[in-house]
Amino acid sequence: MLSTQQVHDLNAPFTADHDFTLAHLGEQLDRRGGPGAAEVVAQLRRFQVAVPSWALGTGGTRFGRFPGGGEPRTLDEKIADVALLHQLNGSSDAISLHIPWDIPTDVAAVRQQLAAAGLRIDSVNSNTFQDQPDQPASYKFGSLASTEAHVRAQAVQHNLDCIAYGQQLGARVHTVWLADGANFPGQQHFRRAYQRAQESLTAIYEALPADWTLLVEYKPYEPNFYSMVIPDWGTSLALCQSLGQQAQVLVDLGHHLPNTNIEQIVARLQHFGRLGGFHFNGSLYGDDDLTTGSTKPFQLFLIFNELVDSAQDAAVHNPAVAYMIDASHNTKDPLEDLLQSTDNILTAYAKALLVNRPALQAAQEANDAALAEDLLRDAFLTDVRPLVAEAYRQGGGALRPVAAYRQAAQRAALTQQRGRRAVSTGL
Ligand SMILES: [Mn+2]
Repeated sequence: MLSTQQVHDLNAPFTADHDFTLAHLGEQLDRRGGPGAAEVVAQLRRFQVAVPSWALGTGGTRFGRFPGGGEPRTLDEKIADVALLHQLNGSSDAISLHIPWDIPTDVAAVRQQLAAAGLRIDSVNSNTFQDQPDQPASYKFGSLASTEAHVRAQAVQHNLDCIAYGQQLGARVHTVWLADGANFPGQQHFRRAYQRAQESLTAIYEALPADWTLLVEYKPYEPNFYSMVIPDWGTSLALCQSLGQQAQVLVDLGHHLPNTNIEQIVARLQHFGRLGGFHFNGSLYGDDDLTTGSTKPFQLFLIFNELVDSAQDAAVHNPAVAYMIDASHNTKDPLEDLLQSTDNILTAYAKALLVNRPALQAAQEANDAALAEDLLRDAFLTDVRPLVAEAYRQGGGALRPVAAYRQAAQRAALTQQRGRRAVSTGL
């Protein structure tokens, strides 16, 4: 962690330039007549994105893994990493945990550490896509949708255990991503597999505490490449509607086939009041887990445009959405990647807040396609970086989080403390 004075000193070289560009942008926005700089900054400051515990170490691929040094080995070291991120950007106040990778051994100590850093555990994620040592039954042929009753029972129990761990730490969201599916035609009976998944999810849902949300994630392929039991948002939605009001669909940006119109899926789910959570990442081909917004910033903006539009529409009754990053790769320093992801998310959100919504609606009603598109472009092409930096600064963070992280040599300090070969639990 850095001292307040250190953050202040790290900001000093950038302050004059920041003040100049922020004032200039503020004048531009005032002349446009939409939301002003102060209003957008206030909205950005309220926006928090949860950090996944599994993104704090370098991820592996099936070809190899290249640890970068100083990775967090334990839950308390993972919390310390997120505390540093939150100190730098003021926008990362929550952590998503993965069970069994993050089972807490000393709950009281974890809660104390979280409170001291101003952090919370927002969600727990079950893992029935791997076999763990000492686990009686194998998930090789599926978990919640397995043909074998004792495998399904074990998978259900694991999900109940996750919820129990989450309750100890104050979480309110349980996320289920099901790897179940088939690699070959004829391997699995589609309807029966769906029914078994639905029955297992019902057992989990019935054990869900009254103030919790169950998020049902979907994915079109991988690890099964012929069919997945929950391949798309329609299947997730049908499952959630059959379970009850506390079940919501989770949209992972990487869990779509290339060129899918994700912003329309977002709008549709909000119309049904069933958009419960987001897993942010960047995708060019599939579940690439690239930095959020790195390859398709316009798509990210269009998604936020729908989120802002729904939030401002009294006719939409969608519960609060849990925003989480879900990415893990093996090239960048993971903490720099998370700072960049969060920066791209806030940038897209700021641009969406600048859309002249009454004018857009009028253009849509008048079927003026060119004007409607221009209104979106006006917002997207606005350089909002001064607004995002100002949100960081007002939150006690760094004007340029990645630069501050580097200048303060935080990776070297972590490597010194934890060792060059420290490897994080997870993927
Ligand atoms: Mn995900």
